[in-house]
Amino acid sequence: MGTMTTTPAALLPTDHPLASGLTAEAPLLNQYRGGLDSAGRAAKPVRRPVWFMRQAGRSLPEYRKLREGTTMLDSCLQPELASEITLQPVRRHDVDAAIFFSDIVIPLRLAGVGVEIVPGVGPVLDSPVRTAADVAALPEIDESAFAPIAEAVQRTVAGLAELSAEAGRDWATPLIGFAGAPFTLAAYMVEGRPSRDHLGPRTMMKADTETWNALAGWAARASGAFMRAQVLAGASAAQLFDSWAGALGRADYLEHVAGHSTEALRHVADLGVPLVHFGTGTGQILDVMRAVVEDALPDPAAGHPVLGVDYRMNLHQVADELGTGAHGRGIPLQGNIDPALLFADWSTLEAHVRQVVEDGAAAGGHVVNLGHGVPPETDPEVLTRIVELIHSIAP
Ligand code: 1CP
Repeated sequence: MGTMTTTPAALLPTDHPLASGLTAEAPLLNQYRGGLDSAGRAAKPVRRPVWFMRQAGRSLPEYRKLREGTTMLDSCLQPELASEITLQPVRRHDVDAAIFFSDIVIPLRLAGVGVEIVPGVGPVLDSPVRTAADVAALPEIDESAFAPIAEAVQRTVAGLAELSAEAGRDWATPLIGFAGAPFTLAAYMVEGRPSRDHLGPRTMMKADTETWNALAGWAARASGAFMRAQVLAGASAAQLFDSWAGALGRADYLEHVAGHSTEALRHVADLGVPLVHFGTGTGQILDVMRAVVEDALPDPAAGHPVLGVDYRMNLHQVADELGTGAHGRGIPLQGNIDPALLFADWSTLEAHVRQVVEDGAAAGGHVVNLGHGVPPETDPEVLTRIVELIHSIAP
């Protein structure tokens, strides 16, 4: 493979772990770059990278203990607490990435929108956002509101550097920043709470397209600014979660959603960090989701687009169907262990994990993950065992 410009953009602060080199050769980033080192040369990672969506949180007893007496969203805005919760799974499982402990509705809270995470339910808004007047009344977020996010990220990155020094490694575990994609975030805003069918946002995009575009545009700016704050403060990659994009038909996704997701990603596309685009039930739109992340990059050949794949699909098939993208390489894939198999006997789970690894080899880079988040009832020891298994398979 030829040399390409993959050096981090000069826009990152010089003490950012990617700019200073701390995370530059981490296995995660090697695979997000498609098996290249930070200078753009083909290189094997020192081990096979794996992390788990929703690894920080409810499945860990040490998390439940720390969180006692603090609401979910309040805990996200206490930098020491958020940072400690982010580090817990890295310490426990030796995963290859930390995912920032926060939530996709944090930008709403920071904008001054009344929202809580109700235990056993999920995000609930004081008042749903349903009319043109509701959307017009949404406040833009003041940059300074992200201060607790930046502080939590800085503390986390310092903690990750310490962990790598203790382990005697010359690379530190990267922190992944994230945000909700405009459709998924707007879906909560229109419904005011979790919903299965997302009828409200799907009606709005067609019956009141102008209001929909204003709302999705607001969500793209809020999520984009949230991700940018995390990356500038020290995150070495960013992931856009469009968890409910699978509720949309291809035509609706193309016409009413894709452009807004590209806009959200543009907020971080100049920073040179890998960008992961993830959704569930997205078999009908995966090629468009790839185009969304590639379109966001000023130069896809120099950027690092990655696609998250849920557990319903087969990685080998996805890699074959997507083929090579705009820049002539297969896009790196992330996924896709079926969370249901976390509850199976070990030999069933092991066979499945090995199959995921084998199928992932067909892609232009592979980071092992679940095909959706860790279920709260998961035995954390099973996750540790999966990490050991993945690390035992030569990259
Ligand atoms: O009390 C608790 O412990 C609340 C559970 C919880 C946690 C741990 C919620 C409520 N959010 C989070 C953290 C969180 N959320 C993270 C960081 C930690 C990690 O991943 O390890 C991330 C990346 C998210 C992202 C998120 N929040 C998504 C996208 C990912 C996905 O799982 O699809 C979505 C859809 C949300 C909304 C949300 N927040 C919380 C819940 C229970 C939900 C989903 C509710 C629903 O079904 O609609």
